[in-house]
Amino acid sequence: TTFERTLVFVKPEGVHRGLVSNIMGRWERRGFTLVACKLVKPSYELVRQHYNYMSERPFYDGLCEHMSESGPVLAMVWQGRDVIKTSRLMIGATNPLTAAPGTVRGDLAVHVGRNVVHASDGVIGAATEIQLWFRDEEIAQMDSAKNPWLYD
Ligand code: DAT
Ligand code: MG
Repeated sequence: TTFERTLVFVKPEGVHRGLVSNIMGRWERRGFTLVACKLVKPSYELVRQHYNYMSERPFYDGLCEHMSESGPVLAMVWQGRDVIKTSRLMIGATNPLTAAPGTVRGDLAVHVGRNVVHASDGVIGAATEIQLWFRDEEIAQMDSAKNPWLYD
């Protein structure tokens, strides 16, 4: 639907490498609406919850430490029609080795452990993750004046 929302964040390596505007710009240019955005250093607990589905994997502890200790993350909520699925296509495959050129990972990353960006992977994930990272009052309630030029 038009008001579907998803969580996207630029990981610490993306912030340190100065890739924030490049990454944000892709969602803006595609036609999505930014409804929340903050530069945060997520707590270890938040990150462990976020990646909970990975808790049995050998890289889980390292992943959570990296995400919470390496520096700030740029967390965003993007809104628009089919934004959840489209964002997954825009970030590319988890392993940058197989991510298509034109995607964030295919253009800006080389290694799975430093793959620069996150996007929720479905409707349930998006709702859960937005709640985990943002308070309701941090999310703008807005329709976008550009919508008639994006959707028929
Ligand atoms: P995605 O970030 O594309 O949704 P995922 O949910 O499967 O991928 O994994 C979450 C993160 O965990 C991923 O962005 C990087 C890390 N990760 C996944 N597989 C990994 C692996 N084989 N080695 C190291 N880190 C990995
Ligand atoms: Mg995932």
